[in-house]
Amino acid sequence: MVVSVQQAREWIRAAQRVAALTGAGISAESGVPTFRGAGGLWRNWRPEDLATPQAFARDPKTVWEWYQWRRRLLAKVEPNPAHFALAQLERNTPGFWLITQNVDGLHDRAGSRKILKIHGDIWMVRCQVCGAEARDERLEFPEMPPRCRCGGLLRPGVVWFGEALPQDVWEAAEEAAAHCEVLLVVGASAVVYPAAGLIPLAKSAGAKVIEVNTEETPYSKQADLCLRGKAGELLPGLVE
Ligand code: BJW
Ligand code: ZN
Repeated sequence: MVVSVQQAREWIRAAQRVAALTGAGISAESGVPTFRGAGGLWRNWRPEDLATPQAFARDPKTVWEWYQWRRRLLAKVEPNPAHFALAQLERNTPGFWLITQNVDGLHDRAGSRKILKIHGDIWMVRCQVCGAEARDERLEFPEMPPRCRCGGLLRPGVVWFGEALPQDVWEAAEEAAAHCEVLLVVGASAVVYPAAGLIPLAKSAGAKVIEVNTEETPYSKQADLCLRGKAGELLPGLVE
């Protein structure tokens, strides 16, 4: 393992262009439940049953309760050493991009700036009628589900199953993956597409792929290096 960490550190240090793809596992050590791991369920709902436009159309109040439960939890937690390590890597590497599937805002809070939020941001809301978008950090709404000034239903500014990713952000993520020399994949189960497709994209364009995860993923065998363990323990050693 020591040898692997050293190898990863050398690849990263030698590269001009590095990209990181992060998933829920990077925030696990901050106390944020992952989607598919133990403790990831809220009131026995699976994310596939809540994170869909159909679920929201059927029961917007329950879906908003899930998001408000998550927003209140996020307001109490802090970024961990893995988030800070990626912010440091951005400062060390001119051609760095952070592609995150996370909506939790912990990368921003750790100081990362070149962030491509491909699944949106839990702190944004969008009106389903007039389309107005705004940052809205309220932990309590006067009514549930919350409404826009125009009277339309507000929804969280995130990407649900069956919805297209924000086009400009997604194109920038593909560009970053296709042109990086090293792709770090951190705490991502790599089962949700099109995000997971960035891994073979980078690999086929010649990048070294380094996976940092406590468990194996469908892309572990394609990775050039797998570091098995917690992101908060491994990432600081990769960027020092
Ligand atoms: C640690 C750790 C520690 C734990 N340290 N590691 C191709 C094939 C099959 C299906 C599809 C396909 N293409 C598209 C689809 C359909 C679908 C999909 O992928 N389904 C699969 C599940 C089968 N995809 C979509 O619908 C996407 N849209 C789309 O394709 O649109 C097409 C379209 C085009 C044009 C017009 C219209 C449509 C959208 C996907 C949106 C996903 N949204 C969510 C919710 C976001 C909002 C919210 O947060 O509420 O995104 S679902 C959820 O899963 C969330 C996450 O970003 C995403 C990925 O999860 P993640 O981050 O990987 O977390 P976990 O929990 O799965 O894994 C944690 C990992 O961490 C584990 O590996 C642990 O081992 C590890 N770990 N502790 C290191 N300390
Ligand atoms: Zn409106």
